[in-house]
Amino acid sequence: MGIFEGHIRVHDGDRFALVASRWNDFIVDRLIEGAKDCILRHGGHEEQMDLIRVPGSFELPQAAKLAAQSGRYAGVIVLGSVIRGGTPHFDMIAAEVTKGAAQVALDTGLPLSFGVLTTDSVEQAIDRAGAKMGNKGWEAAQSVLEMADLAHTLK
Ligand code: DLZ
Repeated sequence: MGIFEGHIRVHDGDRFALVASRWNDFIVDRLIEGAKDCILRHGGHEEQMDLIRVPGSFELPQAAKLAAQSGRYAGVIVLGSVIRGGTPHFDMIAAEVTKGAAQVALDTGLPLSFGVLTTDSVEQAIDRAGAKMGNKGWEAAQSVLEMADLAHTLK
């Protein structure tokens, strides 16, 4: 039986798009730093990453799709933060960005990972952006590296 599993590493020539929202940027900037750090620590270089910024999380799937369809990238990392306390239509935005990102991944077939925090409070977001509970940006980058490696293997 053949067993195929991606490894967390960066292939020469691979480029990654970090698609990030400006809304709650004090949180999202930490997610971006986490994702960058992960790629650098797994053998990548700054030149292998592009940062694509959009207004808010609602716009993330659309920009992720443009990035995925551009043919430039081995993977797309979607980063954002939706906070219930400050967002009257929290459930709508959280659902749209989650559904939209999953749809882009399936429609394009490109490795895409989801690093969007959906939290009840700013404190919970801070905890998941490099404080008590790790960094969701780092985790999202790890996933995309593994999936991009798997895609290389299955070519
Ligand atoms: C409008 C809005 C609100 C109230 N809250 C958030 C949020 O917590 N996180 C986020 O990423 N974006 C928020 N936005 C902006 C929307 O995602 C979107 O950018 C606007 O509705 C314009 O389409």
